[in-house]
Amino acid sequence: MYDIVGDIHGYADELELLLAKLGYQKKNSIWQHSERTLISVGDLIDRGPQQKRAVDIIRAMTANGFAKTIMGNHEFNAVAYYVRDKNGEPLRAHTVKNRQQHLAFLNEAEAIPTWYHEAISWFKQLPVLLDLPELRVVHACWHPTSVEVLKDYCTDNFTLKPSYFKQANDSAHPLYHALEVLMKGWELSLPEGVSFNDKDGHKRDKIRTRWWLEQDGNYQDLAIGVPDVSILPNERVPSSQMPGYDNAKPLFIGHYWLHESAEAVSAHIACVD
Ligand SMILES: [Mn+2]
Repeated sequence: MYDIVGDIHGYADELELLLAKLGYQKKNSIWQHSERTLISVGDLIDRGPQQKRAVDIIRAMTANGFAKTIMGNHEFNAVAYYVRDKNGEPLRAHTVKNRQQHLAFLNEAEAIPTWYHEAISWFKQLPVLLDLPELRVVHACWHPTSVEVLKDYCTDNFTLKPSYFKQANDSAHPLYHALEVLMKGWELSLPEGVSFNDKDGHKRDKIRTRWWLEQDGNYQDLAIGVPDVSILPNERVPSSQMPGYDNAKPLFIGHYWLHESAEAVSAHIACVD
């Protein structure tokens, strides 16, 4: 049996409380259960007060067969922030904004360089998705076309081959776009001429979506993070513009702060963030 946990984001105390509540026990400093396996949907890092501990707990569980973990957009970005191309440039620019988003992790990791290096090596080999006999797990969105693209750059267990991290961060490369969908979700272009200002005042002509809705939705139903949805067209979005889900297996995702507690967002999809 599996227990699926949402984005941990450096909250190790809360993770341990949850593990204890689920009946896991710490033996030889590794959390474990005799009958159950934990699955993390990714985003172990950034934001919270116990970055290293959160990683170490899940990493030890995973190494000993008590957990499975996939890559979230935060682990992906952490790798790109650390890894440099052959010219010595980081794959993810060290801008003020990028450093700020990653600061809780960097403050702990940069103080222990050997641990930082090991953590990045571990992040690099996390699978982007799990397709188990009984269920699927991906950080943000299951999109068959993106899964197919990913296969060309991965090992059999959906781990990115190390030589492709540069392409994975190149917006001109199909791998970049596949990973954007799988780890950050489905974006939808608004009709010609329609835009809105996001919470930071930036003009946007795309929306993040509740891509899992089973019935065709209009732009207002589908939008996430639009301060005032009434400015969006009350117009049906053709299903051809959405990823759909084949409902072949239950799917578990994280990533989205939906304010509701973890629950099924459609008959076949649950968001556990
Ligand atoms: Mn995320």
